[in-house]
Amino acid sequence: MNKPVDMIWERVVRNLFIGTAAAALLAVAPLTPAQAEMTDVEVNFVKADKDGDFALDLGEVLVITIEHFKESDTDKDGKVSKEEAGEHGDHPEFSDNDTDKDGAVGMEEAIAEKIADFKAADTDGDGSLTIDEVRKHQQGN
Ligand SMILES: [Ca+2]
Ligand SMILES: [Ca+2]
Ligand SMILES: [Ca+2]
Repeated sequence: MNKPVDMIWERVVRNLFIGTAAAALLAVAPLTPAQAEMTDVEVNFVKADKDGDFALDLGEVLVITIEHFKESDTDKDGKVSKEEAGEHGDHPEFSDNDTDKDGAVGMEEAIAEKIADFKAADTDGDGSLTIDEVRKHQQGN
């Protein structure tokens, strides 16, 4: 691993701890009417924004990616197969993400994809994504 990746992992690990605390808080907080009216993009944004600064840094995005990955990998073999991916398995993006073409997406493949996604979405290049940048990126897809 080269230096930048090490730095990213440091942030991921740190954010995982922050995320656990935030998740505990969210679990006890009742859903307000405002939250109930949020779009999927907004709900996912708030969930990913572990430190609550209304911006997603790469660490926060990767924490969510890893959480999703672990949830999807039901047989815990470290890869998400087409079956495990469910409806996403039929998406062209699934085979795109499967860079070694073994029919499943590994954690490294999923992370590489998210880093590319993050860079594409970060249109002002400041290293974090605002809700507007996320919205525009989703619309562009
Ligand atoms: Ca944040
Ligand atoms: Ca699996
Ligand atoms: Ca940005």
